[in-house]
Amino acid sequence: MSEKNITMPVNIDEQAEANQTRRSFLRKSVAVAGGAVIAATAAGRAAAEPLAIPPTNKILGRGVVSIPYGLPSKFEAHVVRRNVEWLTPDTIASISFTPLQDLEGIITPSGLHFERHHGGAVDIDPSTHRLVIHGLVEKPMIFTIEDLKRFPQKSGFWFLECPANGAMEWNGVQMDSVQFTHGMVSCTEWVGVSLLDLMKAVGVKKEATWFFGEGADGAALQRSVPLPGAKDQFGKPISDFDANTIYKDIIVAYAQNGEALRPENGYPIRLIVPGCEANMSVKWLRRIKFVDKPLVTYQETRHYTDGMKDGRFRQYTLVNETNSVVTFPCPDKKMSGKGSYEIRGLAWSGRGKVKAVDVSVDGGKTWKEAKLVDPVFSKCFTRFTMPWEWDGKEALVMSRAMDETGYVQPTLRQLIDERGTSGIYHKNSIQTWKVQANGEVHNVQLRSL
Ligand SMILES: Nc1nc2c(c(=O)[nH]1)N[C@H]1C(S)=C(S)[C@@H](COP(=O)(O)O)O[C@H]1N2
Ligand SMILES: [Mo]
Repeated sequence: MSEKNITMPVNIDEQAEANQTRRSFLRKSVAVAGGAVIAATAAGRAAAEPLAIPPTNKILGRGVVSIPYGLPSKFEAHVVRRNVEWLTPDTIASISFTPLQDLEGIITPSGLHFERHHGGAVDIDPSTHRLVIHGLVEKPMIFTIEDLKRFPQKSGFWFLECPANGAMEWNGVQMDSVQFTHGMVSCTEWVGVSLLDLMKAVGVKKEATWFFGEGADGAALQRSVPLPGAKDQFGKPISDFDANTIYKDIIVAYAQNGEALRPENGYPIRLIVPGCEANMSVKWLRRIKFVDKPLVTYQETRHYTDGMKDGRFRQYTLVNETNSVVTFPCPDKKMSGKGSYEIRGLAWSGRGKVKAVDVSVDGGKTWKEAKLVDPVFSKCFTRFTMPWEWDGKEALVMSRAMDETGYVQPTLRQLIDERGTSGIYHKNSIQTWKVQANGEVHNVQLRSL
């Protein structure tokens, strides 16, 4: 690229520059980003005069530890978890959604992790909290938090998704916000103890084909997790992947993004069952019991089953299937005039790594492969991007993810053909955003596709 048609975007140390030869430096009118030439009107404008000296150049700032635990800038106050008031009768058995539209990269800051409580969040003193592991084991044991921290650490970057993510869309309710259509998923670096190490410590017996975890909250939430040889309550074997794979990654987590778990996310300990519907990741964990059949709890019957077209219900659909969504543009982040943009989004799969993401801007008539941004981890958010020169006309923006097993994210039509419209859970269909000529972006469900 020749010097003639490029300049660096206006940046670094403006003040030092102002005293020197900044006029010539700023005279050129086209900026470069990521190797692509971008019209100056779109990203960074031509500047003829030095910038005015801002007031912050003339004061002394805050001293260190005036804010002992750092918080986001006051200008980021709009970046918050939100709930949908009409969705639940109160905020105790309820949900808050992650502002996916404001996230960059693949990690969800702990304070923005979505919350799903069946009986509210509780504050637990780690010094008195205990975890009991019992049932089909040689040696039942009780662990303190300190005991657990003495085991070797196991960690991973894993997403957590409530299977009710997108539930409101099943029946035609169209939330005009990516925060509410997809915000029941977050991604975290979790740190804890491997379940395999704890299984070794208590000596799990061969007859154990399931375990369940139980929380110390008002809901005392219980969920069954399969082990090799697992059969359902009718004696039918469950899928090999579920029985033989899921348990190997599981940890009892005590840390999240570099620090202790947040109370809302299960402090002081919780299960993390990577790739599986998040209700299996029992928070405020107090009990693990090894058993030889699923518990068939309230959570596994009244909730978390999938209505099918023929009126029957599917049980123990544990894995979060491949999903993706464009987070820019989206209803929460509009366009500001035609020109150069980067379409950005997130993809994830409970079965492993995201292999590819296709993006369409014409409602699925044509697709182009997006770039996957490093790092790409298994059962983790994967960021994708695609350059887009917007002509200012109406567009239908979609993303379609494929994982390393070859599973391709379905259309809504395909899901409805399989399951009808009475469903709540596991809605992972392709999302369409309609970009209007005026730059507004809206949620449109293309049931025909
Ligand atoms: N003890 C307990 N564990 C729980 C829950 C709960 O209410 N109590 N909610 C479950 C559900 S339904 C989900 S989706 C996830 C949500 O985890 P998060 O609040 O950390 O996002 O926690 C699961 N673990
Ligand atoms: Mo959930």
